Amino acid sequence: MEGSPERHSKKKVVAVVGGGLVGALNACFFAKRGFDVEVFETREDIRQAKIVKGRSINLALSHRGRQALKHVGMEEKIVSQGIPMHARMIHSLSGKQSPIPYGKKGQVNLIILSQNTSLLFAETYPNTKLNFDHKLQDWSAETGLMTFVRPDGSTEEVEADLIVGCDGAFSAIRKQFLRRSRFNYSQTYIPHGYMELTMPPINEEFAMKPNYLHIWPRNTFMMIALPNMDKTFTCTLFMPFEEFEKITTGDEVIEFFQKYFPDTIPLIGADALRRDYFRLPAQAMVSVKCSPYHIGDKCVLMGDAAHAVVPFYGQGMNAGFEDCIVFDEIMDRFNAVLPEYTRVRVPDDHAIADLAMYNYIEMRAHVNSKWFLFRKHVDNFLHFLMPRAVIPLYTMVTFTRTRYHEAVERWHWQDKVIHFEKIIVIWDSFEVVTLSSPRTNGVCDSHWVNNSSF
Ligand code: FAD
Ligand code: EGU
Repeated sequence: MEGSPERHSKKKVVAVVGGGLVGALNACFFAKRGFDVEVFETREDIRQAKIVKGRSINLALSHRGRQALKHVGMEEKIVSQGIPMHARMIHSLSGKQSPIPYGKKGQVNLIILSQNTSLLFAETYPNTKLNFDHKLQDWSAETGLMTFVRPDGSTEEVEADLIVGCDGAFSAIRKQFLRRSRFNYSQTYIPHGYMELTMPPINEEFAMKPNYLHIWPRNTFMMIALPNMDKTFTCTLFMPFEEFEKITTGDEVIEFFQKYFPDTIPLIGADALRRDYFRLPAQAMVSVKCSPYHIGDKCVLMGDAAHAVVPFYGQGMNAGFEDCIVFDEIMDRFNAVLPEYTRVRVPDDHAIADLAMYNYIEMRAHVNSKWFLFRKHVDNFLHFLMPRAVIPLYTMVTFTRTRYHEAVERWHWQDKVIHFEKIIVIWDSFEVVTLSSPRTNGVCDSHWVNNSSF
């Protein structure tokens, strides 16, 4: 696929398969460029449907995601529908709550969004058509012909100039990639599952402080709560499947919460807890890495279809949104857009998949509330001492557009600096030494397009 659509007599058709968060946003990017966009989504009109079953209903939107929304003029519209988050709130076993800010005072760039906001954006451009009740069954990499199944069992054939696979972690588009030579693929299910529980409002107000990511770190057990616009919290309990299965009665649920999350029992409600724990089974989490992301000039994968990551960095959607910006920027500069997209994006998506997995392993191994507080304070303190040389990893990942793979490199490098620094500090009897970073252009405004590696 090349250049701008206007050059051709017939407008080029882009088929976005999957109308989740990434598909919906991608539709805007292509529509803005003047392509005719067709979105195909298995589900019925999700704008009317209630909560998506078994799906996380709220998500943390951070800098990368916001930048992507900004590119298509959606940032304000979406952000106004979310709840700003300033800090984490760490809940210790004794019920003590300790806030740890994400950045400088007054700086808010983390927003809690609801999954159902997604298709809000797809309606803004008139050259976008939404096709619900269209499940992709198969497609041909040779012809680009796609076959969709309708709810009545009939099939429909559709042709497009470009197919954009945004159909999530179990992508049907990706199946054709798997049949090809030299396609690398790996998937890993982690031993943990997650379960979502709702914490209702108390006297029509939030049961806990709303502008925080509430965290109960208990090593192998962990709970996270995010606020919703309706003043409820969604609590997500993470634990090994075998532990979920050990709990078989309402009393055991209460006993378990009494032991690990006692402060949440009155807030969720003992009766609700007994009931809701058994409503849905725990959900699995999978990490998927693959490469390349494209086939010829016909098809490209983005979002979870290209890289499902475990949720331990809050970056899955953000990375998928950033995919859209990266692709869009490449369209400005290259004729062979698809191979360039694979070349540039694969190392970054693989880096965030690794980081999220690493954080999962670290948190389940030894992160209790004391350790979490200690680590974040150490990070913040080092940053305070050496603001240019040491930037916490979560800051680079969550609050900048530093390429993910560069954030990882810098993090490894910083580790060395910190050890080196310790030696110098001892040597110089506590005189503060300043070091400059390997790349002196501030990491905070380093965009991938400005980097020398491009
Ligand atoms: P999906 O949201 O999975 O959308 C895919 C769409 O394709 C769906 O609508 C589906 O119906 C459709 N589809 C599937 N198959 C077909 C087919 N054959 N034909 C047509 N349509 C099809 N990310 C963050 O950034 N921040 C967070 O705080 C965060 N928290 C998370 C917490 C949990 C517990 C989990 C599990 C994930 C979290 N994530 C978070 C990750 C985030 O949910 C995903 O990365 C994001 O939803 C991916 O969007 P997507 O559009 O690529 O895929
Ligand atoms: C996990 C599940 C705290 C929503 C990672 C932090 C997350 C979210 C953290 C979920 C954690 C973990 C970061 C943000 C965010 C932290 C982050 C994680 C949103 C390293 C509903 N994570 N998440 N890191 O720093 O960078 O606060 O499901 F507990 S937001 Cl696991 Cl910043």
